[in-house]
Amino acid sequence: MIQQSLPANWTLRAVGGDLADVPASIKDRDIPAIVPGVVHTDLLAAKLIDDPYFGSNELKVEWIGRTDWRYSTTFKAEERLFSEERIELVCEGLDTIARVELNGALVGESVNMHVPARFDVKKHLKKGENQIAITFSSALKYALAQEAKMGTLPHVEKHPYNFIRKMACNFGWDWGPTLVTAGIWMPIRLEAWSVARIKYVRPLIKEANAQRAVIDVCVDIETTSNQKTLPMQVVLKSPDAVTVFESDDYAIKTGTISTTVTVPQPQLWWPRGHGEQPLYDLSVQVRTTPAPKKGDEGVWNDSTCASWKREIGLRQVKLNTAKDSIGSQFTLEVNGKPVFCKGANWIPDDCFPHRVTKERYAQRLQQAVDSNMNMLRIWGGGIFETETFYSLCDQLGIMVWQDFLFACAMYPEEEPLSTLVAIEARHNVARLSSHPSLAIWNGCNENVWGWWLWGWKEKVGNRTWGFGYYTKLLPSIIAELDPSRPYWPASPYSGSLEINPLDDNNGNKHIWDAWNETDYTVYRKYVSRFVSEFGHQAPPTYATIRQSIPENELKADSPSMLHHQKATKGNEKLHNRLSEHFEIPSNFDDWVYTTQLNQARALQTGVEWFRSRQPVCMGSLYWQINDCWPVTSWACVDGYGRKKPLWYATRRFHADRLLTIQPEKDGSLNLFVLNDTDARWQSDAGELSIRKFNFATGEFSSPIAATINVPARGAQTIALSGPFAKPGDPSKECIVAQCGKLRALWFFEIDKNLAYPAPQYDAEVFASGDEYRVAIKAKTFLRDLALFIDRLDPDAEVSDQLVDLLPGETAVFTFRSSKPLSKTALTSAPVLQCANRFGKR
Ligand code: BMA
Repeated sequence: MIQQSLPANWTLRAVGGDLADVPASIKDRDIPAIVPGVVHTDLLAAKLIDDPYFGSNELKVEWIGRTDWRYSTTFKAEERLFSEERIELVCEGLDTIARVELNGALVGESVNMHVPARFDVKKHLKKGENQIAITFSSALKYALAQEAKMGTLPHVEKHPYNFIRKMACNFGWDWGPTLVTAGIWMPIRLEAWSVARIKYVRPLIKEANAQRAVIDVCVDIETTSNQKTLPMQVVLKSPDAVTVFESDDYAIKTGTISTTVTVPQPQLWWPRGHGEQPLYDLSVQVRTTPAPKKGDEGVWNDSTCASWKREIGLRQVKLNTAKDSIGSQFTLEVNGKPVFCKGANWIPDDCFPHRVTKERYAQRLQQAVDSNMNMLRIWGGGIFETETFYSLCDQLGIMVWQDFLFACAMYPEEEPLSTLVAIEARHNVARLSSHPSLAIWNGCNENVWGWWLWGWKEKVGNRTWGFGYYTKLLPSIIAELDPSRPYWPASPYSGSLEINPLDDNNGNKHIWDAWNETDYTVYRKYVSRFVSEFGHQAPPTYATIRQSIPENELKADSPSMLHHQKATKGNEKLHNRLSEHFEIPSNFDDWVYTTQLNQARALQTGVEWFRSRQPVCMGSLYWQINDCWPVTSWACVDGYGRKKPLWYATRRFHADRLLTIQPEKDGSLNLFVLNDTDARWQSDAGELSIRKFNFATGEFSSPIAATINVPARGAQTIALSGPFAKPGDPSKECIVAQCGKLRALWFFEIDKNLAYPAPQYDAEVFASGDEYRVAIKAKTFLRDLALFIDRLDPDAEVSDQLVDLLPGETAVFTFRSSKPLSKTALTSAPVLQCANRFGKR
C-alpha cells in the first residue's frame, strides 16, 4: 500500500447557511486553514475571532455553527499511486455533514463524525496538480432538519444532538460551551493499493491464564478480485522479541479469516496495581506468493501487498453478574481475578479534539495513573478516542470502559440513523478490538434512566428511543465482531427494564442526588454494586481562572464566572453544598479554596465509602477526570490541565492501602483497613495507633490496642466502640488512626462547627536554581494545608495539597519555578491555605 498525505495547508471560506451573520472580515474571502482542524481554530489562528474560551466570547461565535464552510487545497498526486489498482481518498474523520469534491467532481458524502470516510478517486485523480474541496453544511441545521422530519424526541440540551452522529457535547453540555464545529478533524490522505487491503485485525482473546492464552486472530480483508486466494501469515512475538507463533500460509479471500494462536505460559497483561503490562507484537502479512521456506529467504522476492502490526496484550476480561443473596454482582474479572475499579469518567479533553496532542494525552493519562486510578470511563456524549489514547492506556495499565456514543437523550431507531449507528459501531468495535486496555463496552449514558425517571417514557409513547440499539443491535455487533469483551446496555442500568436503573442491588449506578439536592454525606446511604458516576463541582485552579476570566470579574457570580458555569443552577448548588459545611466566604480567594476543598471532601467521602463496601461494591468511577475548556465543573484536572485539590485527594483515597473511618447505620464507627494489593498486610506490634485527639489543646488520648491483619485484596473492619467513639466535645475532638504514613481522621462535626486552633507554624523556604522546597512545621493542628503555587507562577506545579499535620509534624511542598518568589507570599494566604481559617468563629 502506498500512502500520500495531503498538505496541511488549506483555505477556508464561508459559502452558505446564515451568511448574513458572518462578519465582514470573514465573508467572501479565503482564510488560511490547517488540516486536521476545524473552522473555530482556523479563525482563531487567523486572529479573526477572539478565543471562545475567554470571558463570554463563546457567545460571539455562535454564528459559526449556522454557517456552511468549504475547505480547499491543491496537491500534486505522486506518480507511483497510478500504478496501483485502487486509489482511495481516506478521511479519518469529517466533522460532520460533508461533500467531498475532487477536481470539481463529487466523490462522496459523509454524515458521521465517528467513522472514517473512504472514497474511490481513481477516475477523478489527475497526474500532477489536483484540486480538492470539502464542503461542510451546518451540522446544527442538519440536526434541526432531521428532528423536524422525524419528530422531536427528548434530550437535555438546547439543540437536538440526538438526530446527528456528532460529538453530543459539541452542542453544549453542563460543563461545556456550545461551539458547533465543522472541519477535517482527523488526518486525510490518499491510499493506493493492489490485490488486497487489510481492513481490521481483531485479535480476540478467548482465554488467558498462567497456563496458556488462546487468541482468535480475525483478519478482515478486502481484495480487488473475489476469485483470487492469497497467502497470509500471522506472527506473534513476545515482549522480549521471541517469536512465539508463526503461521504457515493461510489461503484467504475477501471477507474474514480467523486463525487460532495458542501461547503457552503467556506473560499476562494486567491492569495497573495488579501486575505488569507486557505487550506482544502481532503482525499480519498478506502476500501474492507464499512466504519462503526456511533457508530460501535470500532468493525470495517479498510479495507483501498488505500488512498490519500492533502491540497487543494477553488478558481475559469478564463481567461477573451472577446472582447473589443481595441481587446480582457487577464485578469485572481480569484473568479470572476480581478487580475493584477505581477511577473517573473521561470527556473529550478539548472542545476541539484535534488539538489534543500525544503529549497532552500522555500528561492527562499520567495524571490518572499518578492519582492511583485503574479505570477511565469514556462517556457517551463525546468521541471514540484516538489510537494514541488507547495505546497509552495499554502501556499504562488503565482499563477503559467505553460507552457507545449516546448520552442523555432518546435516540430514534429509524433511518437514516439506524444504519449510521450500525456502521459506526461495527467500525469502532473492530478498530479498538486489539487494545488490552479496552475492558468493557457499554450501550449508552443515562438514556434508560431518562426513559424511566425523567418523564421521557410518557413523551416517547410508542416511538423508538434507542433501547433496541442498546439491547439488540449493539450486543449483536459485539457478539459478531468482538465476543471476547463484556457488554452492558447502559450506565446506569439494573440489568432489566423492569427494575429501576438506580437500583442499588443490581447493575451499575449513578448517584447524583448528593450534588443536585442534598449533601455528600448521602453517598453513605448507598451500597451499590458499581458506581459509574457521582461527582461534586468546584471552580478550576486560580491560574486557570485568571487565564479565562477578565481581571475585573474575579467574583463568584460575575458574568464571566457564571458563563463558565454551565450546570443548571450550578452556582446555587455549589453554594448550597458548601453551606452544609462552611460559611460562604465573601472573599473570592477563600471562596475558591473552600469550594475546592469541599469538592475534595465530597469525593473522599464517596470513594472511601464505596471502597469500604467491597466486595458488594466493586467499582467507583467519579465524574470526572478532565475538562474540555476552563470551567467550574466536577473535574479533578481543569481545562488547562492543572490539578485541582481534588486530584491530590484522589491520589490519597485511591491508594492501594487505605485507612478510613466510616459510620454505620446504627451510628457506630468502624475503621476499615483496605488492602488493594496482592500481599497480606500485617502491622507490627504498636504500628497501628488509634487515638482521640483534642485539636484545640493538642492532647491525645491513650491509644486503643489493635493490629492490622488483612488478606490480599481484602478488607478488615476494626470496631471503634464504646466511649472511645463518643467525643467529649465534638467541636474540638477527632479520631486519629495511624499506621506508618497512612492516616485516617474522623471528625464528629462539620467544619463550620469545629473549633480549629488558629493556624500556627514555622515556615522555611529553600531555593536552589529553579527548585523550591517550602517546609511548614505545624505548631498547632493544621487541616488540609495546601500551597497554591499557581497563584504566583501559573506554570508551576506543587508536589502535594490538602495535607493534615499534627502538632510538630512538617510538610514539605516542592515545585519548580524560574521566578524569584518571596517567603512571605509563599507562606501566607491565599497561597498557603488551610481549613483552620474556616472553622467556628
Ligand atoms: C451525568 C453525566 C453527564 C453530566 C454529568 C454532570 O449526568 O452523564 O451527562 O455532565 O452527570 O451533570
